[in-house]
Amino acid sequence: MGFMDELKKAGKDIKRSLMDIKSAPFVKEMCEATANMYRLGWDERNGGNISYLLDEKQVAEYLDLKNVIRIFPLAGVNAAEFDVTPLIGKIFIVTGTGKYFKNVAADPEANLGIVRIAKDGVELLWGYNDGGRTTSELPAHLMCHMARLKADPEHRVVMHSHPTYTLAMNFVHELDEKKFTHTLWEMCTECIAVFPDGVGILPWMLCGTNGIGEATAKKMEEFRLVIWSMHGIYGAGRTMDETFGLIETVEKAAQIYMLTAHLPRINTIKDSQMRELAKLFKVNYRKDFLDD
Ligand code: 2HA
Ligand code: ZN
Repeated sequence: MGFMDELKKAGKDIKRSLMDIKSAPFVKEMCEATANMYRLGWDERNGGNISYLLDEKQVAEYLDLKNVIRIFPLAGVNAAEFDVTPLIGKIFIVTGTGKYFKNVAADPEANLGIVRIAKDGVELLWGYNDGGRTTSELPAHLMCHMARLKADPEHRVVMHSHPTYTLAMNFVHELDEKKFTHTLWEMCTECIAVFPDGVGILPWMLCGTNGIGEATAKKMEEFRLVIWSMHGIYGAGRTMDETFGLIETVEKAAQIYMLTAHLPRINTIKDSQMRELAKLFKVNYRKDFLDD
């Protein structure tokens, strides 16, 4: 057998031994998260997006990493002008632009993509099989990944969503990080233990741009949750469950707030009780977000 034949055979052997990507745990996690978020009413139409940093070795069990299907620009709405150097070569699974969370589980290959970040573009390794591409919020996601990886090397997931009560609360509550976090912490006993770092808040800004990405990433240096005022929320975490759980807990607290804000408040969780809780769970909470 000649050298070229041997190469071809080796290529075929790789293909033969690859597992079915649709059974990959990270594809399933994306399908489950988007389905849950849709059912919870957080992600209407094409609202929301998720990106998940994958382990190259794990992806190589399913895909031939040498096989780049297409290359497209990093840009969101505008041309991307940010430095992605720390992420070059990293592989993410990402929801597609214009895609509906409602449809992901039924057709992951059209609605999701597995991409590798290159110097000035995105290499498609799998998915977007109807010609699609990554979410318009990719710049914000990548900037958040870079900020969170600096804060926590085990960071993996960035999730954007439009949870109903969190958004409702944006219209009736002061958009001040301390006051907003404090109100959320007061609404569920375990809130301070789940997001002791609190919630960062950005003013209303134009989405899809590098500007909102930079501002979100700056907040992500100290918060795993960032509210985009009157738009939605960003969450970041080590796993899909953790990230989903962060947003879910904020949303639950916001729901209780919205169900009670117009009624006389007779009882409340006191700051002293929150301190006891933080001590019990051994969490390092934002001390300056409590009052007394
Ligand atoms: O992807 O939610 O912010 C749709 C959005 C944009
Ligand atoms: Zn959005």
